[in-house]
Amino acid sequence: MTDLPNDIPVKDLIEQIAVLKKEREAVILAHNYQPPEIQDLADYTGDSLELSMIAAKTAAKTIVFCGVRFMAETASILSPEKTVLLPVLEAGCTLADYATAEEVREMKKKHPDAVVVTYVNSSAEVKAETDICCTSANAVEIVRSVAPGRPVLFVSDYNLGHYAAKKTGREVILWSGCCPTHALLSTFAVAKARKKWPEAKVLMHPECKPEVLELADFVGSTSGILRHAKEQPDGTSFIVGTEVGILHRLQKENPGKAFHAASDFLICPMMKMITLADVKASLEKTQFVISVAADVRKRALKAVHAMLQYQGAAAPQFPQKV
Ligand code: CIZ
Repeated sequence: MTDLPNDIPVKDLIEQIAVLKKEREAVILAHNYQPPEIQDLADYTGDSLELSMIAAKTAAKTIVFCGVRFMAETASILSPEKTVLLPVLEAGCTLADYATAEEVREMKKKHPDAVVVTYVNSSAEVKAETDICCTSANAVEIVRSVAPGRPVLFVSDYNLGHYAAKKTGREVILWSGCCPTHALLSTFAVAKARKKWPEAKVLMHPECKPEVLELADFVGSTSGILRHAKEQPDGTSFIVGTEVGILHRLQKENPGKAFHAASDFLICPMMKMITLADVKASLEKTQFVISVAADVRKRALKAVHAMLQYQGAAAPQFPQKV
């Protein structure tokens, strides 16, 4: 790690954050796509489903969410009595911006018998128009759980919706939205990576395009990819088709295995905004508080709860600090 431009050595910054965290009775959550130093700082690292479950259950008064806005909003929807902080206000999600509540209402009018399944990468207002949320970790199961005969309106990732439709054989009305980072991965890039590392297994995220997923040995969310990689024997190598932030944890948890990014362009700029200095400022100044208007929250909570209840006994254990 290098020192930051404000000249505070990283070691000191980490110590100061620890003191502030104690004072504020805070917990720090980091998404699997966050920069390595933020993942290492966090109390818990995970995907949005795992982190939202921790947010719902933690006894901490303050949640510092090192991720993007929709994740902090979900934490606030689940725990409105807690102070939820997003250290950088501009950390948004392009995929979430593909759907507005108004557009969802219009689509519901066009498809009145459809069950609205919304990817958790969405605004609170869109969740409020939703029957049940899903994440990439449970999209297939959630779509499968919809009553037979009812079509699914899948908001707002086309590729994930397409993948869930293919896996379940269900009628799914797809939304025209995507994660620009995952959608950037081409069959050409994967073929190039395979040529470079011919022995490697290809792990892919379901936000990648359908023709790219065809080339995968395994398709899963970040938690699914982490689990799958752990199950493979030492000496295995992997080409990883998701945001490069995951490589840090994969390598840390699997020192006997090799991981290569499927493309050097798999970088989400929004996930790379938060620095250690931002986390310190966030705790120091109680910034930036993320909250959701009460009426929106009430309706969005139903959709998030429907997902969490569906998880039921199959809910993942909280991720251990790695
Ligand atoms: O659900 C999430 O957290 C995202 C955005 C990706 C993943 O697979 O973990």
